Amino acid sequence: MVEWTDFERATIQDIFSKIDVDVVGPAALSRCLVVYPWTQRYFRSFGNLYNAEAITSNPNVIAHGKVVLEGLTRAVKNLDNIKATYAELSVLHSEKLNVDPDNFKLLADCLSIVVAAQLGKDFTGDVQAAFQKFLAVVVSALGKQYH
Ligand code: HNI
Repeated sequence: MVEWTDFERATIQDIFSKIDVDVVGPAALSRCLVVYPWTQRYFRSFGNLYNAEAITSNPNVIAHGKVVLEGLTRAVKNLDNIKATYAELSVLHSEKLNVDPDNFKLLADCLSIVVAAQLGKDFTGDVQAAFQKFLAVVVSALGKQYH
Protein backbone atom coordinates (compact mmCIF):
# COMPACT_ATOMS: atom_id res chain seq x y z
CA MET A 1 0.00 0.00 0.00
CA VAL A 2 1.29 3.41 -0.96
CA GLU A 3 1.96 5.98 1.75
CA TRP A 4 1.25 9.60 0.88
CA THR A 5 2.55 12.58 2.82
CA ASP A 6 0.18 15.47 3.51
CA PHE A 7 2.15 17.52 1.01
CA GLU A 8 1.75 14.88 -1.70
CA ARG A 9 -1.99 14.54 -1.09
CA ALA A 10 -2.50 18.29 -1.12
CA THR A 11 -0.31 18.76 -4.18
CA ILE A 12 -2.05 16.09 -6.25
CA GLN A 13 -5.47 17.55 -5.41
CA ASP A 14 -4.17 21.02 -6.15
CA ILE A 15 -2.78 20.02 -9.57
CA PHE A 16 -6.13 18.57 -10.59
CA SER A 17 -7.99 21.61 -9.35
CA LYS A 18 -5.74 23.88 -11.43
CA ILE A 19 -5.51 22.03 -14.73
CA ASP A 20 -8.17 22.09 -17.41
CA VAL A 21 -8.89 18.38 -17.86
CA ASP A 22 -10.54 18.98 -21.23
CA VAL A 23 -7.27 20.43 -22.48
CA VAL A 24 -4.72 18.27 -20.68
CA GLY A 25 -6.28 14.90 -21.62
CA PRO A 26 -6.43 15.51 -25.37
CA ALA A 27 -3.03 17.26 -25.35
CA ALA A 28 -1.33 14.39 -23.51
CA LEU A 29 -2.89 11.66 -25.64
CA SER A 30 -2.07 13.52 -28.89
CA ARG A 31 1.49 14.07 -27.73
CA CYS A 32 1.86 10.37 -26.94
CA LEU A 33 0.58 9.41 -30.41
CA VAL A 34 2.96 11.90 -32.07
CA VAL A 35 6.08 11.23 -30.02
CA TYR A 36 5.64 7.45 -29.79
CA PRO A 37 3.93 6.64 -33.11
CA TRP A 38 3.70 2.91 -32.39
CA THR A 39 1.03 3.72 -29.82
CA GLN A 40 -1.23 4.59 -32.78
CA ARG A 41 -1.76 0.89 -33.45
CA TYR A 42 -4.37 0.72 -30.67
CA PHE A 43 -6.39 3.55 -32.15
CA ARG A 44 -6.87 2.39 -35.74
CA SER A 45 -10.62 2.91 -35.45
CA PHE A 46 -10.05 6.61 -34.65
CA GLY A 47 -9.57 7.64 -38.29
CA ASN A 48 -6.91 10.07 -39.54
CA LEU A 49 -3.71 9.95 -37.48
CA TYR A 50 -1.54 10.86 -40.48
CA ASN A 51 0.54 13.61 -38.90
CA ALA A 52 0.76 15.75 -35.76
CA GLU A 53 -1.85 18.19 -36.99
CA ALA A 54 -4.30 15.43 -37.91
CA ILE A 55 -3.79 13.74 -34.54
CA THR A 56 -4.23 16.91 -32.49
CA SER A 57 -7.44 17.89 -34.26
CA ASN A 58 -8.91 14.37 -34.50
CA PRO A 59 -12.26 14.45 -32.62
CA ASN A 60 -11.88 10.83 -31.49
CA VAL A 61 -8.46 11.58 -29.99
CA ILE A 62 -9.85 14.66 -28.25
CA ALA A 63 -12.82 12.73 -26.85
CA HIS A 64 -10.67 9.83 -25.72
CA GLY A 65 -8.13 12.15 -24.11
CA LYS A 66 -10.94 13.43 -21.91
CA VAL A 67 -11.97 9.85 -21.05
CA VAL A 68 -8.40 9.05 -19.98
CA LEU A 69 -8.26 12.16 -17.80
CA GLU A 70 -11.60 11.29 -16.22
CA GLY A 71 -10.03 7.89 -15.49
CA LEU A 72 -7.15 9.66 -13.78
CA THR A 73 -9.44 11.78 -11.62
CA ARG A 74 -10.89 8.52 -10.27
CA ALA A 75 -7.42 7.73 -8.97
CA VAL A 76 -7.13 11.21 -7.43
CA LYS A 77 -10.37 10.60 -5.53
CA ASN A 78 -9.16 7.17 -4.38
CA LEU A 79 -5.53 7.82 -3.52
CA ASP A 80 -5.52 5.11 -0.85
CA ASN A 81 -7.07 2.54 -3.11
CA ILE A 82 -5.74 3.08 -6.62
CA LYS A 83 -4.99 -0.58 -7.23
CA ALA A 84 -8.57 -1.68 -6.55
CA THR A 85 -9.99 1.36 -8.34
CA TYR A 86 -8.13 0.34 -11.50
CA ALA A 87 -8.55 -3.44 -11.28
CA GLU A 88 -11.25 -3.55 -13.96
CA LEU A 89 -9.53 -0.99 -16.16
CA SER A 90 -6.33 -3.02 -15.96
CA VAL A 91 -8.17 -6.18 -17.07
CA LEU A 92 -9.74 -4.23 -19.95
CA HIS A 93 -6.38 -2.90 -21.18
CA SER A 94 -4.75 -6.29 -20.80
CA GLU A 95 -7.33 -8.78 -22.00
CA LYS A 96 -9.56 -6.85 -24.35
CA LEU A 97 -7.47 -3.99 -25.70
CA ASN A 98 -4.15 -5.88 -25.53
CA VAL A 99 -2.27 -2.69 -24.74
CA ASP A 100 1.41 -3.32 -23.99
CA PRO A 101 1.78 -2.00 -20.40
CA ASP A 102 5.05 -0.23 -21.30
CA ASN A 103 2.83 2.31 -23.04
CA PHE A 104 1.30 3.47 -19.75
CA LYS A 105 4.66 4.96 -18.80
CA LEU A 106 4.89 6.78 -22.14
CA LEU A 107 1.49 8.39 -21.68
CA ALA A 108 2.40 9.25 -18.09
CA ASP A 109 5.52 11.07 -19.34
CA CYS A 110 3.42 13.03 -21.81
CA LEU A 111 1.01 13.91 -19.02
CA SER A 112 3.91 15.30 -16.97
CA ILE A 113 5.05 17.50 -19.83
CA VAL A 114 1.58 18.84 -20.55
CA VAL A 115 0.84 19.49 -16.86
CA ALA A 116 4.22 21.20 -16.47
CA ALA A 117 3.40 23.49 -19.39
CA GLN A 118 0.00 24.32 -17.90
CA LEU A 119 1.28 25.00 -14.38
CA GLY A 120 4.34 26.97 -15.45
CA LYS A 121 6.34 28.22 -12.49
CA ASP A 122 4.00 26.44 -10.04
CA PHE A 123 5.42 23.13 -11.31
CA THR A 124 8.34 23.15 -8.89
CA GLY A 125 10.60 20.16 -8.27
CA ASP A 126 8.58 19.18 -5.19
CA VAL A 127 5.34 19.40 -7.14
CA GLN A 128 6.83 17.31 -9.93
CA ALA A 129 8.03 14.72 -7.42
CA ALA A 130 4.50 14.32 -6.03
CA PHE A 131 3.01 14.13 -9.50
CA GLN A 132 5.56 11.57 -10.73
CA LYS A 133 4.84 9.43 -7.70
CA PHE A 134 1.11 9.62 -8.42
CA LEU A 135 1.69 8.65 -12.05
CA ALA A 136 3.99 5.79 -11.06
CA VAL A 137 1.25 4.39 -8.81
CA VAL A 138 -1.30 4.76 -11.63
CA VAL A 139 1.01 3.00 -14.11
CA SER A 140 1.68 0.20 -11.65
CA ALA A 141 -2.05 -0.25 -10.86
CA LEU A 142 -2.97 -0.34 -14.56
CA GLY A 143 -0.35 -3.04 -15.08
CA LYS A 144 -1.43 -5.15 -12.11
CA GLN A 145 -3.83 -7.48 -13.92
CA TYR A 146 -1.36 -8.44 -16.64
CA HIS A 147 -0.03 -11.98 -16.47
NI1 HNI B 1 -6.69 3.61 -21.99
C1 HNI B 1 -9.88 2.94 -23.04
C2 HNI B 1 -7.95 5.06 -19.11
C3 HNI B 1 -3.51 4.48 -21.00
C4 HNI B 1 -5.45 2.52 -25.01
N1 HNI B 1 -8.55 3.93 -21.23
C5 HNI B 1 -9.74 3.57 -21.82
C6 HNI B 1 -10.83 3.96 -20.95
C7 HNI B 1 -10.29 4.58 -19.84
C8 HNI B 1 -8.84 4.54 -20.04
C9 HNI B 1 -11.01 5.18 -18.64
C10 HNI B 1 -12.31 3.73 -21.22
C11 HNI B 1 -12.65 2.38 -20.63
C12 HNI B 1 -14.08 1.95 -20.87
O1 HNI B 1 -14.60 2.20 -21.95
O2 HNI B 1 -14.62 1.34 -19.95
N2 HNI B 1 -5.88 4.56 -20.35
C13 HNI B 1 -6.56 5.06 -19.26
C14 HNI B 1 -5.63 5.63 -18.32
C15 HNI B 1 -4.38 5.47 -18.86
C16 HNI B 1 -4.55 4.80 -20.14
C17 HNI B 1 -6.01 6.27 -17.00
C18 HNI B 1 -3.02 5.87 -18.35
C19 HNI B 1 -2.79 6.97 -17.68
N3 HNI B 1 -4.83 3.48 -22.82
C20 HNI B 1 -3.67 3.92 -22.27
C21 HNI B 1 -2.56 3.71 -23.21
C22 HNI B 1 -3.11 3.15 -24.34
C23 HNI B 1 -4.54 3.02 -24.10
C24 HNI B 1 -1.13 4.09 -22.92
C25 HNI B 1 -2.44 2.74 -25.61
C26 HNI B 1 -1.29 3.18 -26.04
N4 HNI B 1 -7.52 2.85 -23.71
C27 HNI B 1 -6.82 2.48 -24.85
C28 HNI B 1 -7.75 2.08 -25.88
C29 HNI B 1 -9.04 2.21 -25.32
C30 HNI B 1 -8.86 2.68 -23.94
C31 HNI B 1 -7.38 1.60 -27.28
C32 HNI B 1 -10.37 1.94 -26.01
C33 HNI B 1 -10.66 3.16 -26.84
C34 HNI B 1 -11.94 3.09 -27.63
O3 HNI B 1 -12.84 3.89 -27.34
O4 HNI B 1 -12.01 2.28 -28.54
